[in-house]
Amino acid sequence: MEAQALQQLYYQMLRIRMVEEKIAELYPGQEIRCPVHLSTGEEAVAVGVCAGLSSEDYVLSNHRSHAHYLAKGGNLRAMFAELYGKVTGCSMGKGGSMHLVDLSAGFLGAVPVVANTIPLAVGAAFTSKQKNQERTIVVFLGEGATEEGAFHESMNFAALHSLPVIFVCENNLYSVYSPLNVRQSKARDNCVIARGYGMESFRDNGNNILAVLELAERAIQKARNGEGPTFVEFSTYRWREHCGPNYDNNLGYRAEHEFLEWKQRCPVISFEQRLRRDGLLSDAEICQIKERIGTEIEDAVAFAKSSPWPDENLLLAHIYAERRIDGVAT
Ligand SMILES: Cc1ncc(C[n+]2csc(CCOP(=O)(O)OP(=O)(O)O)c2C)c(N)n1
Ligand SMILES: [Mg+2]
Repeated sequence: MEAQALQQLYYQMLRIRMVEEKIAELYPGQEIRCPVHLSTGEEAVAVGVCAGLSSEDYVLSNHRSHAHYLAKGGNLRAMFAELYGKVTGCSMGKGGSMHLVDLSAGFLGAVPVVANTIPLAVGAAFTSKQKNQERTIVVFLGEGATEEGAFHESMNFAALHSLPVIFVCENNLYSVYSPLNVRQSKARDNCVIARGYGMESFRDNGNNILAVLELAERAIQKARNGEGPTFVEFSTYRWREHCGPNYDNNLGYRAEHEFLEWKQRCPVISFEQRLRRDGLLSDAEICQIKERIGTEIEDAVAFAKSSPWPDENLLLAHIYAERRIDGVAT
């Protein structure tokens, strides 16, 4: 892989990290009023998967969507404006953090009802296949979503019709405060389940960007070749509380040492160290990159803060999609 492409992966991960650190810093000011689910510590999965996609391809996400939206090329100004509830936001300020969307970047949307974007992704893949759009669809889901019926129905349908969809499971071991062992049998293996439905499945370290990239590219190539869906599971860990800007290890639902061990495996720092070691990134370059991202974030926050609120008469607009048959509104 070329040096520039490797640096770009680092840049993308660091940008997501810095955006979310900024959200955590601003949140106590109470101007951002929507709930926020930060993916600090999980950046490599989003960046590694999206690096192989084109802007024609679609991504769908869940409640923890900032990283997916940004990795797919979602507009940063529109994201901050959405968090601030402003009309310039990507959902006109009416959705907040859990309803990010940027159709121009192929980010079809995020929905916080756990597992419910999975069938939407399969539907988009069905359309892609029927209309020969040659579009690959990726849906990001937590391991908690694999406990929902929608996940299983979607996997079955996608395999049956050999659809160009990739199910990317971010296994961060927890669903809110519940660890895996109180939710799933020890014998359960999502990769085996996926094979049972008739699709290939793979698992790797989600904090290693190059491992993520390799698996994702394999799955994307398969989808593009018309060889059907793939399930990939990446192990990773969220650093902060399930919802909100704080750290919550004091609550006791997970051990401090577990958190510290995962922090040691930070996807951004470990990749930065690797690039430094290989002579592909210098201290001066890192400073420049941080400055550039910092300026971009300041601009986006200023844009959000200075944008107007949505007008009252927009309250009931955009609730239902327009019904269209063959491109004609009916
Ligand atoms: C259908 C449904 N049930 C419960 C919730 C509440 N809820 C929101 S996020 C979440 C945890 C999901 O865990 P996981 O899929 O592993 O994602 P993670 O938060 O770990 O990224 C739950 C239970 C919900 N939003 N929707
Ligand atoms: Mg989880």
